[in-house]
Amino acid sequence: DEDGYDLWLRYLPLAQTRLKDVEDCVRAFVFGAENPTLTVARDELERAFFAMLVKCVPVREGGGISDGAVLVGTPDSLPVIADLDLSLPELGKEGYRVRSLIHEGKRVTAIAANTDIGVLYGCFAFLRHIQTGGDPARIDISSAPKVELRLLNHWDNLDGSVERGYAGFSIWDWWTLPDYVNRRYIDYARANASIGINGTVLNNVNAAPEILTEAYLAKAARLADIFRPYGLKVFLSVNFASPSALGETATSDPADPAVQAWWKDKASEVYRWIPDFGGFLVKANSEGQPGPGDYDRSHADGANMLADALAPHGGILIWRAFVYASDAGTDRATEALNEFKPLDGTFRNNVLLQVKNGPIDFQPREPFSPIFGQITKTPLVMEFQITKEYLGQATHLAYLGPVFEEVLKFDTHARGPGSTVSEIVKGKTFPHPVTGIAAVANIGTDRDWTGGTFNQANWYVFGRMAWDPDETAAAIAEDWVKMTFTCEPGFVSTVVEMMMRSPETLVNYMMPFGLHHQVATGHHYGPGPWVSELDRPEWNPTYYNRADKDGIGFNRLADGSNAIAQYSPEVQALFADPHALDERYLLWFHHVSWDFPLSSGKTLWQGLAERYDAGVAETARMIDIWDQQRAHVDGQRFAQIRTFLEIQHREAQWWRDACLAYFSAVAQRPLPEGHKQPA
Ligand code: GCW
Repeated sequence: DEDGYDLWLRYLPLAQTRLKDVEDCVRAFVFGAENPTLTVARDELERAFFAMLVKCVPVREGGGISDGAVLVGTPDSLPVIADLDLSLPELGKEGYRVRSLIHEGKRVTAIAANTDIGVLYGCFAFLRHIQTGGDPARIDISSAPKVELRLLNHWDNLDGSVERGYAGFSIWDWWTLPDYVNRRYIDYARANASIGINGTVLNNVNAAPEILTEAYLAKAARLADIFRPYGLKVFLSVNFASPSALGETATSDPADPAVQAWWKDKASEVYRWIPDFGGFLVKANSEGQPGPGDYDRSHADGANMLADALAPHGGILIWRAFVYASDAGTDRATEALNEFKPLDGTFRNNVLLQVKNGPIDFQPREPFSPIFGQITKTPLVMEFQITKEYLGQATHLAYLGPVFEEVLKFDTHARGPGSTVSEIVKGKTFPHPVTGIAAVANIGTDRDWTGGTFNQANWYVFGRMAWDPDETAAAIAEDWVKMTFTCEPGFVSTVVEMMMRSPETLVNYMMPFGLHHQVATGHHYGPGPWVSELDRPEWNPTYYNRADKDGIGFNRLADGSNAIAQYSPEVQALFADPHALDERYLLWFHHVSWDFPLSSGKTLWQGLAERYDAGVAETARMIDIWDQQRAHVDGQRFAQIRTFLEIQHREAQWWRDACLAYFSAVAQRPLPEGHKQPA
């Protein structure tokens, strides 16, 4: 277990001081009718309490109820649930209520829901309550998800590699599927169910057409069978040119009847394999992927054809808005909205548009994508990136909770104040029949799943925020730290604070003041602010920093690219004045001189160097903080985290020194005081 395989489901033996209290409340589990989901729920409770109490808790099927009974079920599976005061109807089809109460003179705990999957979620909530030090005798939690589709997107290729994956290879062993069931598939489903994730897109959006062949559908179907009891639906990414790429049609033109028929048949075939299949995810006409544009058709033509094929089966079609392809003169940040805005209202009602959180591409800091607020007639799925492509990949500590929160809390003002991105994602600002939130997974074959213990927190926080986008990053981090390490209060507060500061630290040593895409080519790991020779202009870091002798930053105002005009007047007002805006966004929206006066009174050039230094200093501070935690963490995880922090500290200096050296050269000015001029 010291290798992190158990994630946050660590069920450690309880301290003597709590043992008796918990034992008194958990003397027996009472289950009614059996089915696969309730069996999973029972197994989880048995396993967890066996580990925490170091003894078996008996399971009873109905019968007399005694003190300390935990009643687990729906009104259907366990009729006594219907007699308790639980207000179940308002919890919907996935919500739950976990409540201590007195029933016929006995002290019991109910874990109840309208559906079996709700019960399973309730069991995990009960376990979390115990794991995080909650009082077992006084519990009353009701919760229902605020977003309907809560999806992981795996960028896993069929050859086992993972695009932008930093945790080993794909956990899907396509070679031994469908016959062999790796235990990992089950633990993956448990982990997702424990945080409310209810769908998974198995394969990369840069999709191989072969995923739709019979051999792969059989494999995907086996995974779907394994995941079903956990409430986890399978989705697939599809290549828009699949029919012609597989040699079964002459073209993949969505207007061609043979192509339409092919997709209809294919959808039926998929549903024969996977009756509760979720739907398709499509990256089209983006970064070299085929799409309807290849045939002079619009994104709507393409999406609607696929949606029509899925509709008879209740499937949905998720179309990605991540497109950019114009000439050098167009600001990439504006392209997705420009392309999709005219199509808003023309999509079938089982089409959702999946939009990255920022207008460019998962940068450490981006303002929210203006699609949130501007596209109103099409349901929008938020797409976050859990895998840290641009945030230090496996090793750097960057807790993404604050990044997600910053985006979700942003007020778009699309329908007056309070139209936050969160309200839009929840379908409140512009109501739609379905809502969704997705994130690119960071999961691989590493023993700890995510290539480092702190990366587990990013999977965790995504699940929790997908369930409730209004939860805070800090509260979720606290639960995660307690479940992953220990409930010792000093340790918890110190580590939570370190996590909460971590993304800003990274922004400071990589891309302060709203700089973006300053990464080296291809791998996107180290610094590359000088790169200017790539064919596609918008792949060059110099395209984004626009640094020269006179200044730095991307002018997105009216006299620049005017990308700012894509936001509401209220949001524009926040960013328009370089002297008044939140300086964390300064160089995203403005090109300013090196001597531009910051609110601190320093010049931009001095301030830039200060931010880089602050980032580096904070990485050194993290090592000190961590060193004081040795007593609280097992040796293996302590040492791995210690080493990763050292790597981060070393590389923060690399980022600072490389970026400042480059900017100093183009600005033709010496480094600010305290910095050594590079040789
Ligand atoms: O962030 C970029 C990545 C690509 C990725 C693309 C996308 C799957 O560098 O690797 O491709 O985004 O989101 O489609």
